[in-house]
Amino acid sequence: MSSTSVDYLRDELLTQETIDLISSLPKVKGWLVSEVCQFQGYWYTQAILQGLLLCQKRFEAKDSDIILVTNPKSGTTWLKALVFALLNRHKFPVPSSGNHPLLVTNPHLLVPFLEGVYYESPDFDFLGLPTPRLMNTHIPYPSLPESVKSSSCKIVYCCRNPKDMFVSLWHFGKKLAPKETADYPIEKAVEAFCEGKFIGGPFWDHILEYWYASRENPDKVMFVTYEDLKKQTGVEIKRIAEFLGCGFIEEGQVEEIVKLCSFESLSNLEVNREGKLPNGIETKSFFRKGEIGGWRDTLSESLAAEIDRTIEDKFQDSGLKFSS
Ligand code: PAP
Repeated sequence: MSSTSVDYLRDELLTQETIDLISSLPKVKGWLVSEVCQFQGYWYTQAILQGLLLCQKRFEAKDSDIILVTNPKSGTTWLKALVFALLNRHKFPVPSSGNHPLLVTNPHLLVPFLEGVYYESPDFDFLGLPTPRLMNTHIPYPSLPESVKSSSCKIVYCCRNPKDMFVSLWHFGKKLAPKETADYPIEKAVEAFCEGKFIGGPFWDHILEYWYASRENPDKVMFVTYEDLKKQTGVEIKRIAEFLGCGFIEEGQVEEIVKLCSFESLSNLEVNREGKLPNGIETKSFFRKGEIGGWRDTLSESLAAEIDRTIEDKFQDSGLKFSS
């Protein structure tokens, strides 16, 4: 565990308005943070809730915007890198002569995280971002700012097998969680996960709401999975490019983007091995194993079965299957 928790898990920047709202919300003792509160059906840290509220109030989507959406630990960093490289392939060709932004900057600093930025820097100038603006969020579909839903902006949603997502969050949390939950038993964490009462939960509603939105409105919401990205990165990049209207991309360019953004490439860069985000998170904590099915190293059979039962129960009528 790091010696201090990170800014977006701390509550020092909370406004009186958020504090008043939180006092009226349901709360549970949390895994990863001491307490999470429920707002519009989902569980949040106080800080992220404040970021969400400001985002709902202030963010004005433009038709040209591109918003990447994930549950935490479902491929956010990777998707940011891939779409950034894709959109900027003319300005920053790959392979690069060594000056590609992804070689010297962590993807989280190239693509702003909406609710995180609204919490940490509420006056951040979103209008100053280059067009098309590329941003990411974990905000659930029903809680998105109205203009995101009503504009023609595009949403790319990436989901991951929930067992791998849980395990990734579990290891991330062990590094970052405040003292009081650092020794949280994994059995209790799985219970919180399967009850949906953890940061960003319930994971099934998050996934299913974007899944159905992508089926109802495929020109607006694209659904990709971490597993497909892993198995056929090039094919998925081309699908994303087509969805975003990026125009023709040469095969060789696709391969170079795949290589530049691969786990091996990004995780070995100095900036990602030794860097820190302004909120204190070490960039290396976004790169652990980057595998499909890595949950087997961490989950006992009975804990995996508990998550499987939840998946079976929540996704059975959806037509959505997770590969593992
Ligand atoms: P975030 O939501 O907090 O930003 P996110 O990037 O979604 O985190 O998740 C990190 C996971 O993506 C890690 O998975 P693991 O714990 O199972 O290993 C991390 O290793 C993986 N990851 C990061 N970059 C890549 C990449 N380029 N290719 C594949 N997986 C990656």
